[in-house]
Amino acid sequence: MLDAQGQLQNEGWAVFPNQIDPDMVDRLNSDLERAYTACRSVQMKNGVAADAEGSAHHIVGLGASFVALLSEIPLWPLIRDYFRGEFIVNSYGGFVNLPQANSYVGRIHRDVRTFQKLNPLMINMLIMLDDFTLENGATYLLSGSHLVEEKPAETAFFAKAERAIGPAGSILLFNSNLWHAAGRNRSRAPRRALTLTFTPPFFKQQCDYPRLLGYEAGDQLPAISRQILGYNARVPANLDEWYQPPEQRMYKPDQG
Ligand SMILES: O=C(O)CCC(=O)C(=O)O
Repeated sequence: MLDAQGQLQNEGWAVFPNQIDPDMVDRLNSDLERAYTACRSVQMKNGVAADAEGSAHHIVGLGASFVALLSEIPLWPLIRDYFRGEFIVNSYGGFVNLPQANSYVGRIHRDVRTFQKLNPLMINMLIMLDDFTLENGATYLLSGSHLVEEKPAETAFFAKAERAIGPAGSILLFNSNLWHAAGRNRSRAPRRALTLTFTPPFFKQQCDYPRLLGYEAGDQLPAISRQILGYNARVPANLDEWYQPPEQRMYKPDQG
């Protein structure tokens, strides 16, 4: 039987049941509802709402539980081993898989556009905020497809893909090269999840989270949350920020 690291390497994905406390899952669900409303109104205002139903991006500043969660995730050592060093969040989003809705997340896709077979560039973390079942659209994942550059044909993908099933509070990790798709939700209730990606610290974040939250906010955070949000891998914008002793540098020496 493969350990988690072996499973990530060979299959490209692994589910870790019951990782997040039920009270935290409740807090995340109520913050996600508000965050989704906020994202949806900007999607509509800017004319990018078509087929984005249910998706919420860069929500980390839209609810206190999103930052609080970072110091409660037990899988950080595993991700550090995966990258063989420090890492940061590249994107922090959510997805509300609505009954019968049609969203781009339901199409076969992978989440990193640069294909890198040997050195992992990015890993996805999906946090189940409801039970994931076959009926409500548990994620489809094609085992081994993180090692193949070409997109699989739709029929072959849906014939062979496995499903990520688990109780609320479980975590799905997968190599971001893995071809996957959200399942269609045939139940009557939304199926909610947080969708995060992580990379080595030198990879540009999709959104500048330290600036979004404010540099001063970082001083109040536990060390692990500061690291993951990217406070140790910021880019100086002038000479004064650049010429600093190592412990005060915006990009710290241990970030690769
Ligand atoms: O919600 C899901 O089942 C899949 C999410 C997904 O495709 C993604 O995070 O890229």
